[in-house]
Amino acid sequence: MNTATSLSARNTKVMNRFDLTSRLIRKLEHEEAVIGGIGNTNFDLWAAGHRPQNFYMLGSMGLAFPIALGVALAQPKRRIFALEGDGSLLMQLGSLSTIATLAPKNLTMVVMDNGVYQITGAQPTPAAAVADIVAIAVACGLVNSAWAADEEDFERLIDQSMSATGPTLIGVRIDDKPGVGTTRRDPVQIRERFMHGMGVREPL
Ligand SMILES: Cc1ncc(C[n+]2csc(CCOP(=O)(O)OP(=O)(O)O)c2C)c(N)n1
Repeated sequence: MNTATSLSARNTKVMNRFDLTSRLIRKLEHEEAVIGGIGNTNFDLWAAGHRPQNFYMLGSMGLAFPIALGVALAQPKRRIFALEGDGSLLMQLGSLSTIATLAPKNLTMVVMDNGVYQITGAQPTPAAAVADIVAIAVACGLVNSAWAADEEDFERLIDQSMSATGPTLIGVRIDDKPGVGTTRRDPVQIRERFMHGMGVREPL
């Protein structure tokens, strides 16, 4: 894979969160889990098409990857995807070294880097100026980490992650558009549907 040393965020195409999320969802054929982080990542996941295997994090920043880690460890035969904003990940950086240590090979993480806390008013994040998320991930031990150069490269990296021997992190530079949908705010229903989607609960 390309790493931060061969491709920096500055050289990548600015893409769109909803388009990339839709591209990911179109690839899924095996009841893969997809965990959306707070706000825009789960709004676009919802808008890309609700599936019982989708989990939508409603209130706290930085929990998409930790939740996805738990699901990946609990269900090692299932592929788990997690979508997180750059601001949220920067609030929970310790999760990267934990994931690198536990190293579930069935986990693919996507960081949607718009360089802003878009949903609270587009204040700049440290990723806008100084912090390179992929370089941070590599330094945490996530060696399968790369910036996607464009949409085709994103799809290639997703495909490649499905047969990787360790966890994968894909950084994507995105525009400052808000999410296109709004997830129905019902935490109990979200949890129960997801548990059913994971095959560990009877349907509601
Ligand atoms: C622990 C915590 N701190 C602050 C907030 C308020 N908050 C909600 S979303 C958000 C910004 C998220 O930014 P990012 O993850 O980069 O996603 P974006 O909005 O850019 O898509 C903030 C500050 C929160 N919900 N939880």
